[in-house]
Amino acid sequence: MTLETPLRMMGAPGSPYSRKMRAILRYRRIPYLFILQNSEEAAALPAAKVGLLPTFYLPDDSGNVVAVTDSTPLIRRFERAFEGRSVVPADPAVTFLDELIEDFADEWLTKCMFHYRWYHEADATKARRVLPHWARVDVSDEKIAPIQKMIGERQIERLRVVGSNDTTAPVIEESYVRFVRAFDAALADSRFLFGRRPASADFALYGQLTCLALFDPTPAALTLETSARILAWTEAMEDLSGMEVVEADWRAAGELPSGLRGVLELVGAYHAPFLLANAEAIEQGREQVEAEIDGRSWVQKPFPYQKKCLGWLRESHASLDSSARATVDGLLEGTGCEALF
Ligand SMILES: N[C@@H](CCC(=O)N[C@@H](CS)C(=O)NCC(=O)O)C(=O)O
Repeated sequence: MTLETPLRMMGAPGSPYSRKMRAILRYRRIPYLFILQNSEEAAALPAAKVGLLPTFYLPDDSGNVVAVTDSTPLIRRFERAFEGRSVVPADPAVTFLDELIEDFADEWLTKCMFHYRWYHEADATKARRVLPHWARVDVSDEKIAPIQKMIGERQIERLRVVGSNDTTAPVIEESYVRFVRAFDAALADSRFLFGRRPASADFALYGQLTCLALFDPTPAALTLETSARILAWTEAMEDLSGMEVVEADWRAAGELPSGLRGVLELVGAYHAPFLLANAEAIEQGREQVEAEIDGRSWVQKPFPYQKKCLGWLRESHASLDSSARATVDGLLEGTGCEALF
């Protein structure tokens, strides 16, 4: 179904999913209006069922404009509505890998993002001071102070939602350092994950990296120390509107960049065991996810949405034709990701 443009999207500069979607709209040359969260313009918009960022305002089946969230299905809806400059790779085996790495970025790397933003004092102090000013700058320091305090307290309290605590902190931090090394090696060989044009997984990684590599001081210093390449890549991803691409810029499954393997190994080492343990805890009605991830213990409250993510990945894997599935299974073998399917 076609969609009227400009699309309207409410978001915030510090929201990784807002940055993911804005960069896709720019790359795809889809006209949009970006509306800041908590701005006057945002106040007039309909509320979403679950108030997540970004929120889009799109017609439902009967043509009424409603608030819609969740970047992953929105990206696919926009694929159907707008032709050209697709962010979904053409080869079905590669499409599947794209979905898997997008899920890793959205659901695991976001643990790193949220952890680093609110766990260490230097990062929490910066975030607390800056965040409320995104919606308003023309306000006195006295007036903004209580909002800064409230946001800091609220977000630190939410660390438990992503599973950041004293037990998991070393696992989360190690996973980020290992990701930076693996992604650095991948980028040294290929500008994007699947060739010379960006896919939805590139934009998902980009979204989290706007925080990790650019904004939050602890992971930003770490990223720069390990990979100048990732920092530069993240800055360049923001606006790829002028980049020309052709179909042949996608690599086929048989000739994917060699560095991709290292990224898949991280998905297998961290995200896969988490997704499995989370789903199991929910199925057994347990209060806690208790798992071993990369040889260390992991404890957090179960996250129902991420059980759905596992279900969607399994559906996509099951719906591959036998030749694409054999290709995917061959590529995933020994990465740890194969445990998911
Ligand atoms: N799966 C969703 C996740 C969106 C999400 O978690 N957004 C965060 C901010 S980036 C959010 O809105 N959290 C609630 C809040 O900040 O009030 C997506 O892909 O869009």
